[in-house]
Amino acid sequence: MSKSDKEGVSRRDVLGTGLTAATVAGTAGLVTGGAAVFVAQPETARAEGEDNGHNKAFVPPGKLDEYYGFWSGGHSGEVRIYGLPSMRELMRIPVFNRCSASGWGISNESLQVLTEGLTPEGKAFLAATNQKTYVNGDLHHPRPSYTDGAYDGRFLFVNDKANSRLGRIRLDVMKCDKIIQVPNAHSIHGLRLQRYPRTGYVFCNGENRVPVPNVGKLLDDYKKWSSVFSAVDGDTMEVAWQVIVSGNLDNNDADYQGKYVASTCYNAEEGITVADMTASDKDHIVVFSLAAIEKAIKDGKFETINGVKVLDGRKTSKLGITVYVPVANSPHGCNAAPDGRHLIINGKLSPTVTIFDWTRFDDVFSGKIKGEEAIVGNLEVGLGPLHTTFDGKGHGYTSLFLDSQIVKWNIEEAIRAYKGEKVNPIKQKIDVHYQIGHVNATHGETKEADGKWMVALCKFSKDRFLNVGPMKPENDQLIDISGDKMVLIHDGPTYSEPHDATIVHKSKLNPLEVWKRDDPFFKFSTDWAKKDGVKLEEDNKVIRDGDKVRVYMTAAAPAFGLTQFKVKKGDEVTVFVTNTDDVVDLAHGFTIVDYGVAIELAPQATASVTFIAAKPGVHYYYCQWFCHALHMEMSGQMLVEDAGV
Ligand code: RUQ
Ligand code: CUA
Repeated sequence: MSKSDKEGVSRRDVLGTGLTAATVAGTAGLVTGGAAVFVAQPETARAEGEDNGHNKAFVPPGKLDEYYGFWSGGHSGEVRIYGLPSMRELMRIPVFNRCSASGWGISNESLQVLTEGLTPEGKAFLAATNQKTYVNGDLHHPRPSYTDGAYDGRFLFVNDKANSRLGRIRLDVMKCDKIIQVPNAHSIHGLRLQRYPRTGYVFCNGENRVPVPNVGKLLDDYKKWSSVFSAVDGDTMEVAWQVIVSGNLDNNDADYQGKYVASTCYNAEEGITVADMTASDKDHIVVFSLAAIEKAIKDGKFETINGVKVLDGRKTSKLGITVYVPVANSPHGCNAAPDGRHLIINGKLSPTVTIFDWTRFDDVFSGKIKGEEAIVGNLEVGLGPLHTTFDGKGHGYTSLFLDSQIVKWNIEEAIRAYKGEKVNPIKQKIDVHYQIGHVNATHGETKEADGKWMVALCKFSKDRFLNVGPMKPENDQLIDISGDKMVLIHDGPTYSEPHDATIVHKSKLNPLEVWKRDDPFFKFSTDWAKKDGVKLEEDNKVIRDGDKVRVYMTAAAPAFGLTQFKVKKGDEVTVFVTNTDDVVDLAHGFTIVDYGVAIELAPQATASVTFIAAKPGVHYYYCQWFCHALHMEMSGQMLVEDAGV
């Protein structure tokens, strides 16, 4: 029995006070300046075996969910699709990881996506280290594309903090079709999209400060390092422009007018140790003016670095493309409210949220008012505010990492309180389990926020699930926000580590049931088939071209079009397989035993894989996706001749 159990202290108390003392101690004195202080009694919504009287999240067998949830997979590198409100996991989309099931990172089609958009330095690094692709990624922020402030169902954009990449997922097939490595920027963290008129730009925050370009110079001169803000064209996936900033870049968000983007900075000190980074009691947000940036690019005020047009947006710059507004130390989340007018900056070390009015930035940029005058509210909400989501009915819901709570508050009332009126904007606090990071409500990042459900992505799940060893699952909790009170409905254990989730109503998406044969996703295979005069949907043949062998075959339940083929040891073999079944859900696969080869073949898909036939002998290939009563029999043999035997 632990000490806390013996003394009857709840684990929540231990968790809360321990971290609070340790984390806030160093920042005492800077956390409450200018904040309106209100105290609301936390209400526990701890289910603890009791029935909340709510079975609203129950989706009976055979019934469909109302929402798609796009969950980031954190350092697993993937995206997961959930159904809401059931919280059932529906599918996984491999992106920056490798996937044994689908052959992501093995098939030629996936390797093309994973490698073609890397920087020349990234490619050189992989070549020098004998790797085809990075095998890890750290995917924090999944963001669906917009048209006029609402989800339009085209794409989902995702960041990779680990290897400085941006990925794009096609929502018609739920596959990643583009990945780029962003030059000059180091570690892509904050990722948000242009909302108006459409996406448009994808805004990527380079979190870490490094020399620009980062080629081995200025190693000992960290004051000269910089963070880089990037705008990528979401249609072409090319970097449109970059801006060098003062301080670093954490999270960002865009307005609903297509004019401004804001980003939080937790290291205005430009230090490299925790003590340096938190030395000052102020950090800042930086606001970018899209019109001013586009004009500066047009006027040629950029420098080209690694093939990208880079503008100077530091505090000392005269270009007028950025403004810096001081806020309390170490802000984190940056969230545009669906009212189209307000921007919420979450304090992290400060127990406050700061409310900005986007419409005042016109006057800030023209010099009529100071940046601080764009602040219209500063509300004390609790310890460790990280992110805020919205219900479209005037409320913000802010995650409190240290308190392990979500606080519901009223935006208008917070603005009135800031003006001195006696109102209490805090409506409710609810316990979550535990150490919440992101919080996100249904359509909360759009002008169509509908105030139905909210998910709390908690980093800790201690006590909530069976013990599975020293590594515990995360806990993604579903909360009903449709009434006056938030009600905890469901605990959802997840594997490392969903950071963030966006939730899209099913009416916005209409994915295909089977692939279209002319899909550009198969371009690698269709290009080769054309060169070889092969019809992928019909032909089964082996083409030898020196020591390169191309094997074409169909797959139709329960047989491959070729049940045997022969190659020579040392040949470079490419196998192209086309699933000619067009029955919904009838997937096949192609796995070669002892060759590390596996690819996925959804209905009407073609996939290919290239390998060296380095191991002589008989090697069975088989279909690994259960497809038919004779699925086990769906196999063949690759015969690898060894001339020396
Ligand atoms: S950030 S826990 Cu990587 Cu989304 Cu705030
Ligand atoms: Cu085809 Cu299993």
